[in-house]
Amino acid sequence: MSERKVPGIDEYDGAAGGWGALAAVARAVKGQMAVGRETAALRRVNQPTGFDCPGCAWPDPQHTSSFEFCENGAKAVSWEATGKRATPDFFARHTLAELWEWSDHALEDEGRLTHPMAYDADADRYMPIGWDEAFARIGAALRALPHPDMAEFYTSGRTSNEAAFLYQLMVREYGTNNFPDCSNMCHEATSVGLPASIGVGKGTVTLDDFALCDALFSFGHNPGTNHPRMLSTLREVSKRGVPIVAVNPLRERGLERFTSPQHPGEMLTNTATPIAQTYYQVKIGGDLALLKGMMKWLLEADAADLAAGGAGVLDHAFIAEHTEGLDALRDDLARTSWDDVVAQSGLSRDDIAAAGRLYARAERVILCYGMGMTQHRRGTQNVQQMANLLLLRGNIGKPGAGIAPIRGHSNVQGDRTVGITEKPTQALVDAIRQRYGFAFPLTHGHDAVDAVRAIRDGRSRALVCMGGNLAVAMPDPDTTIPAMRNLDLAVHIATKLNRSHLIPARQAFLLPCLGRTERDVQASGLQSVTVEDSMSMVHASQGGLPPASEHLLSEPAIVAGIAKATLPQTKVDWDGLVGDYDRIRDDIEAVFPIFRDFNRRVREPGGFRLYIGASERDWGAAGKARFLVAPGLGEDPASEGDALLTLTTVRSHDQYNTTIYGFDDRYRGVSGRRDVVFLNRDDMVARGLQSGDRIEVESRVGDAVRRLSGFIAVEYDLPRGSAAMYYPEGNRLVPLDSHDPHSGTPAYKSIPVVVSKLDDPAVHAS
Ligand SMILES: Nc1nc2c(c(=O)[nH]1)N[C@H]1C(S)=C(S)[C@@H](COP(=O)(O)OP(=O)(O)OC[C@H]3O[C@@H](n4cnc5c(=O)[nH]c(N)nc54)[C@H](O)[C@@H]3O)O[C@H]1N2
Ligand SMILES: Nc1nc2c(c(=O)[nH]1)N[C@H]1C(S)=C(S)[C@@H](COP(=O)(O)OP(=O)(O)OC[C@H]3O[C@@H](n4cnc5c(=O)[nH]c(N)nc54)[C@H](O)[C@@H]3O)O[C@H]1N2
Ligand SMILES: [Mo]
Repeated sequence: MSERKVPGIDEYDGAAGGWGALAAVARAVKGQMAVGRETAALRRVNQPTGFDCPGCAWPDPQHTSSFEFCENGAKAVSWEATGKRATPDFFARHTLAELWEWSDHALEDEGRLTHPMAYDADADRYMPIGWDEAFARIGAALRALPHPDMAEFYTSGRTSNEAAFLYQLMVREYGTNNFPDCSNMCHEATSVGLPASIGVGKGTVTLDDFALCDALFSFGHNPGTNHPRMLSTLREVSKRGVPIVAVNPLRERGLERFTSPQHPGEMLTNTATPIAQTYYQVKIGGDLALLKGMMKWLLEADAADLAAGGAGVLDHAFIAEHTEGLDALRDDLARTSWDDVVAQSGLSRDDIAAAGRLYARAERVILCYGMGMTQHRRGTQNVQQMANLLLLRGNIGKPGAGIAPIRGHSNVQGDRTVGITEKPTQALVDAIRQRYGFAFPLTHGHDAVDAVRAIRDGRSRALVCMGGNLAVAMPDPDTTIPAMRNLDLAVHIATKLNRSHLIPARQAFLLPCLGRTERDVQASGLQSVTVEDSMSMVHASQGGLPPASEHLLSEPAIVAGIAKATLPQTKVDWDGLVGDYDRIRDDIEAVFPIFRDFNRRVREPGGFRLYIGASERDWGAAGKARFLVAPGLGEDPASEGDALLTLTTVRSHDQYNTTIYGFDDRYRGVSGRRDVVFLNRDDMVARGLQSGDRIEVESRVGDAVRRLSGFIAVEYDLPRGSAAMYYPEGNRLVPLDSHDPHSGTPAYKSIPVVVSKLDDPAVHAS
């Protein structure tokens, strides 16, 4: 293969972190221009009395005394605390048709929204509107729907517990359980998969466990980019000599080595701490096969050891006392052939045995995982097989061991805890009836995929979004977006302009809210909100900056405004609750007893941890943890001779979900562009491709053909048969119906595709 130079493509041979990260922060802050404002914000991030970083859901060390440096957290904060403003004047200058042609980056880069706006169809523009009039028109439109189930209420995971609780209360009093949620695209496989295994749909470890583990497995997540503060923890684990095993088709720099900006020694000498001791480049979608292979190895080693008079490799006492279902798992693994495991995982039998051996030698194992495991048609089963692996050696519910789903949005876990769920329980119905005196149906509402289907089919006529960018985040925008244009009502509560806001329904409203970094003053004075991180720690967050505009309302205040206008007979004292968020927390505690003594405990430094039964080996109603069987080996990764590749979609280092900060992906050696498809060298040779060639990518799922062109091939270190590109660009290749049947999680990370060279000059020209 020629060593052709492709603009913007170069190998990155540094460590994660280091000076590059500091320089990137300086650029991010400078790019947003109101320097005093952002740096003031940065000093208050994740401090005992500051605000919770909107960057990710990784927990804070208990007694944070100085600003914990995080490049991507700093980007998230500066992006919100920017000096730029998208004012009514800006909207007067541009029609929506015109703005539609802008990039996602350019839209958000206009800065913070400053005024409530309503869509004017004749002018094709957003025009300023007063809050009261906006609420009145939204309320009238919601009341005009023939049935409450014809409205969808989306939540993105930045929403605080207080705002989310009020939001679900309003929606339930209105009369529907239609709660599409970003979690449906993210860790739903965890929320659905883990309760059946261990009785709770959340992780079982805390940060303290990381100081005690003696092996750590990382499956399918990219902490260097998406949870940079986690690198400090992984660095400590590595420094203790604890083996870290990474399972990822791509070699991610943050999993390989890290130079900690917190440690001047490393910075000055330009040295790095190695992170993963072993790196298994599994095929995309091959994790289920690897997990089954490891368990098969464990069972075989156990049998051999017992036969030789040993105590076995499994934790037999734990299994007997705490679990059920091992026999069925044994049968499944006995039926699974080593040849198939090797073919489907893309790893050799020796590698799998080595992973099994390393796992078996450790007494306290933590297994972390992210989107590389959940966003597959077998996402729920991936999660359950990870739990199986841990249960075989009693690695749940003891110090230094457990399962650690690494959540995305900073309060995505909390939103679910305080009632954002399309599947309410009888307990919730009863608790709300008792507290407020109204009943709501127990029937299941829509999750994200169902909501978009209902919009597509005209069954839903209204969409209210508490943050997020639903149209861009979901699969199949070519179907979703035209359908959204036919809605009667679209309401977006947001900080910054994005593409979803440009899809005008018959009536559309853009309601600007306070961000995390900003002071929220209500009748009783300065308020704080609360959030729950990936490890079930709940703590307070209080912004310190003046609001980006005097016209902003807090999210709770906006919900209350819509609620009062929609529900004239409401049984809820909306003004009282919004006037004092302590009262919202009292109500949260009344409805969800797990928040016992909420207002007192959240005022303790560092907050408190919600009870997680499995951490204490309390397995919930079932009384036992359960080994669960997932028949077969998974995603049918494309075989080598085949024309099909399996494509995954990932985040670049310079984005926050659909928010594109910039066009660099430093650790993957990409700068100034996002139009790349990473391919294995042999797959490129087989297709006559060189790095830099223009290609067409065609997905082969379902009936419709979905094609993308305007991308280039880039040779990358990933397994044969696997390919990767960026999210959200890849979403046009994913049909809405391609999702995990159990959790509804879209299969964003296993898209069968055909990649071909675009050499037809006619095509080139178009
Ligand atoms: N800076 C920044 N921080 C973020 C976000 C952001 O966009 N930017 N997003 C937030 C959100 S909402 C979330 S959910 C998290 C996401 O954080 P991650 O879970 O790290 O998300 P992804 O970037 O989607 O990448 C997942 C990783 O999975 C790997 N992978 C892909 N397919 C497979 C597979 O089949 N098997 C295995 N084993 N691995 C695979 C990819 O190579 C990649 O390293 O981050 C949160 N934090
Ligand atoms: N192909 C592919 N698609 C994916 C994924 C993938 O890995 N691959 N990942 C999926 C995942 S894990 C997720 S979580 C979803 C993300 O889906 P979403 O959560 O819907 O999307 P975001 O891009 O995080 O939303 C960004 C917008 O949130 C608004 N916002 C920011 N801060 C605030 C705030 O404080 N309050 C309010 N009200 N609004 C605010 C801004 O207007 C901003 O434009 O995407 C999913 N889509
Ligand atoms: Mo996410």
